[in-house]
Parts: sequence; structure tokens; C-alpha cells
Amino acid sequence: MGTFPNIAADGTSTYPESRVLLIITGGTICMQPSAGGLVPVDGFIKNAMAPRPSFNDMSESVTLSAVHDGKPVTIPSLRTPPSSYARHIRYSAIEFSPLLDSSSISSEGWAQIASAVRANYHLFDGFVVLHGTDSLAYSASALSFMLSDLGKPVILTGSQAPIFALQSDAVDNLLGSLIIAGTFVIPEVSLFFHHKLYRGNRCTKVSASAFEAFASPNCDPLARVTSLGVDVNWGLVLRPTTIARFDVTPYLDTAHVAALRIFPGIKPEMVDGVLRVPHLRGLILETFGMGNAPAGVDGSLTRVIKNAVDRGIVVVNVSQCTSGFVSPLYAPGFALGEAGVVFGHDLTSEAALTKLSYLLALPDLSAAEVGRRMSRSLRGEMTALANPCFTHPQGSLDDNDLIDHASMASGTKSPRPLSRGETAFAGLGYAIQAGDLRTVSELLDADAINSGSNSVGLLLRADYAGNTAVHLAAVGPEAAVLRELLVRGASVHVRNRANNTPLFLAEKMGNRGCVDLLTDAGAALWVEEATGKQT
Ligand code: ASN
Repeated sequence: MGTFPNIAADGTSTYPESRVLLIITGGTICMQPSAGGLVPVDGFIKNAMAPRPSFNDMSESVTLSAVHDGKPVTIPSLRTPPSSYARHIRYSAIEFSPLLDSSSISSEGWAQIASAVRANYHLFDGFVVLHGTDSLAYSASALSFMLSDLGKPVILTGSQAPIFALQSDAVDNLLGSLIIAGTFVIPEVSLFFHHKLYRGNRCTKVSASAFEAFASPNCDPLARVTSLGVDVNWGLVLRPTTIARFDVTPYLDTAHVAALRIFPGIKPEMVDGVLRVPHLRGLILETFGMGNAPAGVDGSLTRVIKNAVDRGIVVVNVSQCTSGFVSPLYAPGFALGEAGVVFGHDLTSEAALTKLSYLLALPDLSAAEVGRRMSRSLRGEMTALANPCFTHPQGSLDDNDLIDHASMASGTKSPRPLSRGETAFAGLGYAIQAGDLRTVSELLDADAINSGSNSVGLLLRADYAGNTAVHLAAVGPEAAVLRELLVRGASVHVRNRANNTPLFLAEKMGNRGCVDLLTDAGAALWVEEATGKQT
């Protein structure tokens, strides 16, 4: 059948399926007019998605296991037709009750989203959060800090017009989010809008009405959707490099933080009034340009701020400008630094406020430690001045050595000339199968030089059956080789063409060392996989 050879004459399909959980919080995307203005209405899957062919291939109905409000549930699912990546995306949804206009979201709402991801983490390949646009950049930032050692995509999206409107951005935003979440292991909290996937904690809402509502002025998009497919900028995507399981910080302390925009003529008493709000622990100061604020008569404003810092309040300097960064270059900014203000480099206000709320919620951190962590990147929320993870290893192979090395490692000649990447991947595969840690490390070092980043190329490659290096190592003789791949940022969650994860293969082989390592790195089996109902 041309493009879709896996579809039989009776319409059944043998394409693999990914599973995505939709977490519906509300927002314009699911709104309908009411006497009191637009309000979100429930039943989104049934009313908005089921009737649309791009969201429903009309295949036999299937229920999925999920966890909702802390209880195991079985919920209906739908699936998309096969995408150009030869996969169906099967999805189910859980809905907030009541659904919200996002102007009413709070740290409780973020906790609810985070706990839905946590409870369903091992049941789905990715998560799409439907959310209003008004506070979307805050929620994406908040979740990026709450979710640690994330190995799967969590994509927030919404729309500027309801899905029920004749002209709307809703279908594109939702379909793009579903396909990316079910196809690419981009293990970040991201925001998909108007054909672009952004790092969530770099975004800001820049238009109240345009379909291009968000910008990420200090960080390029992680991916773009074009007529040719999804173009992922893998060099930018953050990948876990520690062996750790996914975890959630369940609460952010938004109750004891404030944000204040400096303006010409602002009175020191006004700033002091905010800084003396009972129990205040942190303030985001939105300053001019590169981080400047008026000093006040005889330095009175600077004194008010210094007094607050001395009382243990963390004051963070971010710019009112949408791009660029703050620094103590000019005298007014330098004076703020002397007063103990922390410079937030190129943090957005949304990221600064939620990051401060996150750090203040961590137990036993002193104000000085909160300040130190505010000026360090935790989840890619600020441009790192020098990222040790992306420096080139010393004294390893150059470009041509890589090819020679890979050919030597594979020891075979291919019937057709292999591309440079294929040759290197074949060599890596042989070294993995031989349990040869030294060659694996050398190939990955050389790859890091070639791709200009931390082994992005080889670790993202797969063979004709969709097996990545991690799949090969999971059934290989040497757990140390698998560990080497994981600490270099390889994902444990990728599925091969037969829809199997590395953990599934390691279990099937009885490869205990690799099973334990993959589990420690956050992998888990679906129930059907564990009980042998799926191969
Ligand atoms: N007020 C809406 C919301 O944030 C705006 C939108 O979603 N476009 O929920």
C-alpha cells in the first residue's frame, strides 16, 4: 500500500504503537463560549479528538492501565494513523476536575500534574499536558524543576483558539506534541507551540492573540516541525548522565516569594514594603537592561535591599529585556551585587520565580546556598558559561581515526559502501558485542569530537531493526559497557522496530547485571511485557 506497507487489505496495521498520556488541565484549547465568557468543558477526547481522523484511525477500541487521583484505573484509548515515523501514537487522557483557565493555576496544580506524571511514568512513553497559554511558561518552568532525572518527554501545549473554532491552532499544536512525545526520547519538560518545541523553562508568552504566542529568546528551539518531518536539534537536548531513577519534588514554595518590576521613580519605601511582607523568603527583582536599578537618594534603595539580604531574603536580579543577560557591568548593577543580590544571568522571570520557589522548598538549604544554586544552571534554564559536559576529551581519536578504528573493530567489509556514521555505528556494535570497553570509549570519544558535543551522533543511531547501542549492550557480555553508554547520556527508554526496550531484551536474555543497571537508570516494563503477553 505505497507509503504504508504495514497496513493489510482489511485495514489492520502492524506498525508499532507508542503510548502517550494526555493530562488535561484546561485552557482555551478545550473551551466553549458560555454566558460568562469562554470556559473549559470536559470530555475533550470524546468531543474533540475522537471525531477527527488525524487523532483516531477508528481501529478496535483498547483500554489502557493508568493511575488517576492515586487509584489504578482502566481508561479508553484512541490511536493516530501511522505517522511518517511508521508508528501509531496510542493515547489516553486524564482530566483535571475542575478544568482551569490557566490564570488560576497554582503550585497545587503543578503538584497535581507532577504526581500524575510520577504515577504513570512507567505506563507511558511520553506525556502531553494540555494547558492554557496565560501561565504556560510558568507551569513549564515549575515542572522542569520539580521533575528530576527525567528520562521521557513531558510536553506542555495549548492553543490560542479553541479546538472547536473553525480557524484554530489547536490541532497542529496537539498533533505535533503527540507525535514528538511518542516518537522522540527528548527527556525534558518542553513546550510545543506553532511548529516549535522549546525548552519549557526558556519560554515566555509574547503574544496575547497571535498563533506564534511563545518565544525562547535565549535558547534555540529543541525541535521544529516542517513539511519534511520533525527536525530535532539533538546537540541542545539535555540527556541524563547519571544512573538515577526519575523523581519528583512534590511542592514549590510560591507562598513566600514575590516579583517586583523596577520603574523610573520607584520609591525605596515601596520596595521595602514588599521586602517586609511577613515570612517573605525571596524576591525576583526585574531590573533595567543588563541588571540596573536606581540607587535611590544617597543609595537609599540599595540600602533597603542590602538590609533585606542581611535578614536572609534571597534577592535575584533578572532583566526586563526579553533577550540578553544581567551582569554587574554598570555601576548601578555593581552596587546591587555589592548589596548581596544574586545575578540570574539570562533566566526568564518565569524561570527565576519558579526556580526560587523550588529551591526554597528543598529542606535545610541556607539562603546563601539558595543564592549559589540560583546562579547555576540546574535544568538548562540558563546559558551555561562553560559546560564541562560539552568540552572535547583530550588526546582521543580524530575524524579519520574514527573511521579506521570502527572498520577495524567491525573487521568486515560491507556489500555497499557504508556512510561514515554507519561504519562508526557498526564498529561500536562489534565492540559492544565483544564487551570491549576500551574500544567503545574510544569510539564515543572520537564521535564527541566529530559531532562537536557529547557523543550525540552514535548514541542516537540505530541499526536496521531500530536497535540503539543501549539495546546491543543490554544483551552484551559486559555491564560496564552498558554503564559507559548511560553515563554518556544514552537513553534507556528508546523502543526498537519490534517495540522493545533494552530492559525487555535484557530480561529476555536473563542478563541480570544489565537488568539491574537499566532498572537503576529508571527503566521499567509495561505490565504486558513483564507478564509475557507482548513480544
Ligand atoms: N485564558 C486562557 C488560559 O490561559 C488563554 C489560552 O489558553 N489561550 O487558560
